[in-house]
Amino acid sequence: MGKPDTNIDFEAQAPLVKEGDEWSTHNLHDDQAVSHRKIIRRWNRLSRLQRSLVYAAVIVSITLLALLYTSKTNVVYVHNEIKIAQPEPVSNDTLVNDLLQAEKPRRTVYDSETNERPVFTGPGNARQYAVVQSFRHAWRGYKEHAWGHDNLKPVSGMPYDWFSLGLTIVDSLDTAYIMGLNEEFEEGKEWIKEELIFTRNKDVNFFEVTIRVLGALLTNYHFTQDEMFLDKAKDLGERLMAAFSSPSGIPYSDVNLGTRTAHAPEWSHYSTTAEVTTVQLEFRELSRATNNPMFEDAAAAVSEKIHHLPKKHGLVPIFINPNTGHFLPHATITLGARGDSYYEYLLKQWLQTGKTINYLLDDYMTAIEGVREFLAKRSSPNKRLFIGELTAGSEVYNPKMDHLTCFLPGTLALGHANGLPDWHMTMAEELLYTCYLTYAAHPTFLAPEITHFNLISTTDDMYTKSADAHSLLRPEFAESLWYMYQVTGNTTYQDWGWQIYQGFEKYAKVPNGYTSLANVKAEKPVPRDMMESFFMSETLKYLYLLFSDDRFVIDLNKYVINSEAHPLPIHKS
Ligand code: DMJ
Repeated sequence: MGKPDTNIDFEAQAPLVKEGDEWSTHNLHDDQAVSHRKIIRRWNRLSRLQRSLVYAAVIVSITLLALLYTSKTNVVYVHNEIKIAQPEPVSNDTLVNDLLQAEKPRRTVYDSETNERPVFTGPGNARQYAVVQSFRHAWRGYKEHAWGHDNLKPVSGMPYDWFSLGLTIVDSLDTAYIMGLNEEFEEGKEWIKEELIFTRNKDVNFFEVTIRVLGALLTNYHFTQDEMFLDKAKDLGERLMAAFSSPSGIPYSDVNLGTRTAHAPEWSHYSTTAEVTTVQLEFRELSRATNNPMFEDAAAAVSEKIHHLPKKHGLVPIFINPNTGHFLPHATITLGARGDSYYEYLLKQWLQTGKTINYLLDDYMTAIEGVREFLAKRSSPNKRLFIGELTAGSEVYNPKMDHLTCFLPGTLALGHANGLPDWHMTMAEELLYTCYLTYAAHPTFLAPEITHFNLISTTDDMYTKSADAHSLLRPEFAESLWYMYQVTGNTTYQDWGWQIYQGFEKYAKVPNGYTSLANVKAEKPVPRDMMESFFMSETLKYLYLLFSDDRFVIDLNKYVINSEAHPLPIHKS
């Protein structure tokens, strides 16, 4: 059996431009002169009525062509074999547009040269309006059945607690603000002001609470300048600082906010690499907002420590020991679970600090080269680009890709927009298309948690194992679509987003909200009865931003978006 052709050459695979046909010029001019004379003779034989009919037909055709040209078309440029189903129109466009006029929320915005903040004017078209309605539907269900609890179980109508921090309210509040939902924003803000406390004697996950709660509080503070958000963020940040109390300064995974103590998880001595390297944007912003360097110093020291550790061409194992400060040897290398946002925050920290910390960029560039060399492969038979994993101390290549890895096209596009090499963008385009196919492959138009790829096959490039077929309505694909849309302006990405949005509406929507699903391969998937806070915080936010006619509503030159979709301002240093 031959070796599979899985080598990656982005230059060779890049733009698939059809060359024009070659014409033979032999006797061309003579032939043309004869046929012109024939046409003129036939034309002279026509009656006046026949000529008028021909004129009318020409005018009608030109008008139709002009209308077709000016109307919005699906642009396909990534791969010329891509077939995009025409997105279904939003039901009753006229009605929706009337509602847009009537209900469009307006926000008074503080805006000055010294403290610039974004202006949000509510939904501007029917697709955005539909997403706002989805958010309100989810908010209503949560409010009725789980208010103040972390998550809603939307099928049973029961609350679910993980950290007991009202996660859904806090995490999704800036989405409400961006959508211009004043009422929802005000009731969420009131709950945070009156009810959100961090004094419970309870362990929480350091990373999750940082990206979801601290990140959200800082964004809301930045948007509104309401000191209440900053006070809460400061209180939480001071308690979370306990995580850095390990011998190496690499954070422990669990923190008891009430007692301000921290420890490794019960099942291991190790922390997760992506977790300890995905708190820096938030801790830095907290320092800048409070004028207290303590937070930034502790978090930045972690990145510096990891910078000095040996790696496989910039790629990191997914576990690190907070006592010794060293990676777990032989641990998996992946851009999926437990590895993903290490790479994301290298680039984003560099951007957050005005491109002034060079080692972050160097580590990012090296890592992306490492991804190309060791993790990126093409499937068979259609050569789809995907990012696999290395296990057993880099000895074994596993051709599987988590949905989480679909954050990468967005990050690559962000890097390219900031001057990084063209092949990063080509890789982003190809990988995003593979992510699209993980949705399009199923009757639900929803993607599974994990997709497996064939390196040698004559039939299917990818398949889904039953154990991996669930969907948590994760945001990474929508996130990357939005980055690519902002960077390129290509509306195909909006159409892809609209297709997956319809999958959510059709299969995940239940009377009280939106539910995770057990099997995206099923015609009628069984609900898992959980609405994750990132569905409202991230998935719906990215879809709303993606569908905007103005692609710079959150301008990537001014904002860096944390791993939970909370925008934070970019600084000069
Ligand atoms: C979110 O909590 C964050 O995006 C995190 O970085 C990865 N996992 C979820 C969403 O899938």
